[in-house]
Amino acid sequence: MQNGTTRGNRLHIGVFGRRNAGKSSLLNKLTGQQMSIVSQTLGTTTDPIEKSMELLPLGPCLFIDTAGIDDSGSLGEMRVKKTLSVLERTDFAILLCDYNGFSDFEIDLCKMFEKRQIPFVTVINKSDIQKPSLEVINEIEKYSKNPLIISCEKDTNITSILKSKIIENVPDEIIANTNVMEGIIKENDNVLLVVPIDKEAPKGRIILPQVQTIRSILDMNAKAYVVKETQLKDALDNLKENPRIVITDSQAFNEVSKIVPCNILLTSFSIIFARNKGDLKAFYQGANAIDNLKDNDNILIYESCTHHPIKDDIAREKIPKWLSNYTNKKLNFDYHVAKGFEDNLEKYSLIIQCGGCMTNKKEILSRIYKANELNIPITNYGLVIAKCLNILNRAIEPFVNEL
Ligand SMILES: Nc1nc2c(ncn2[C@@H]2O[C@H](COP(=O)(O)OP(=O)(O)OP(=O)(O)O)[C@@H](O)[C@H]2O)c(=O)[nH]1
Ligand code: SF4
Ligand SMILES: [Mg+2]
Repeated sequence: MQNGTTRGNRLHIGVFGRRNAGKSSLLNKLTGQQMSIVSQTLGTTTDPIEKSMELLPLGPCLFIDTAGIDDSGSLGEMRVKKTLSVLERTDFAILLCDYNGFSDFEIDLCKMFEKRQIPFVTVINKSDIQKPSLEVINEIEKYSKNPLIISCEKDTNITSILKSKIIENVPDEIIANTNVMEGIIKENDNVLLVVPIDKEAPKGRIILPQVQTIRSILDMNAKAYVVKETQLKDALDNLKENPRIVITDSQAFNEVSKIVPCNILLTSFSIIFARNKGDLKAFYQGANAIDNLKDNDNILIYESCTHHPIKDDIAREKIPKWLSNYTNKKLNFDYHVAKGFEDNLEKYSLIIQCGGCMTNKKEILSRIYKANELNIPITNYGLVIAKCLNILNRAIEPFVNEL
């Protein structure tokens, strides 16, 4: 089991700017490690480079170094595209320029931060060569207040200055809320968790959403009872008091819903995470849009991490089968694995996001935002499964007030 905080629960801090601005130098200073190569050759950093670090009191962060936004040529354009895709998962941005100030590239970046509601700070680097003029500072302030003036080469206290600036500018609400059970249970509640140990379960461990849920229940001074689906009936019979809620792996939803009496709340880990890391309301509306699917509609499945599909894989076999059976339509499925966005979203009638345990909330919200812009319904695995099994309303009952 992993001891550190996973990527998905870290505050993502991206560094952006033109080539040679000193982005990699700054991140090497901040992390205290040579995470990126520094050189005066334009375009030294080509792909985004990530480094995890604890930045107290903010907590676990993930710094992302990017390729220069002004790169050109066919390869350069591909690098810029990758840099822009980092924006979609950036919780906080550092915009780096030098004493010459802003060009159209920096101004465009400021507009992109604003559009995506990404708080950011501007850092004017290389002050050892030349201090920015008052004119340059005034021009920058039209887009970004209180720029910080530093020298990666000479300053020794960059980490503490920048750290205070980040802390000052990161709104509380974007610091990852990892207490997934907040608002669902209260102190002393019993919670019964159903964790099937089948061939999809990783050897010798419990998957991250389940571990996080258990931790959250314990943090709230409630009690977590964990059983396999085959032990559920016994567990219900043996508990002196009914559990406040039963949370199951989505794949056992059908079986579990038949065992758990209707007076006990029932939902899935995936739905809990749709609420914690996405937008439950949007995903619920997306699940109901399944009723509008037609023959030959295209469906996009977003899987937020890479894994080798196994037999009976949830995304490649089970969801297509459940959806086809429920709709009685011939549907086409495409897959986008790992980070970033699929191009040409327009051709899709429905987007289905995985649980997203390996990604951050910002990236899932960006995907929802983009889908909404194009009027494409978007939902997630747990809600699709509940819909196809005709138990969606029961599965969202614990959150009905929020919807
Ligand atoms: N004099 C001076 N040079 C600096 C400073 N910061 C960075 N440099 C130099 O500027 C050059 C570019 O630095 P990098 O950190 O590689 O810049 P970058 O923004 O990552 O560049 P790309 O990866 O090409 O986009 C290197 O030669 C650095 O040594 C600074 O504060 N002062
Ligand atoms: S595909 Fe999604 S839900 Fe499954 S492990 Fe990866 S990030 Fe988590
Ligand atoms: Mg670089």
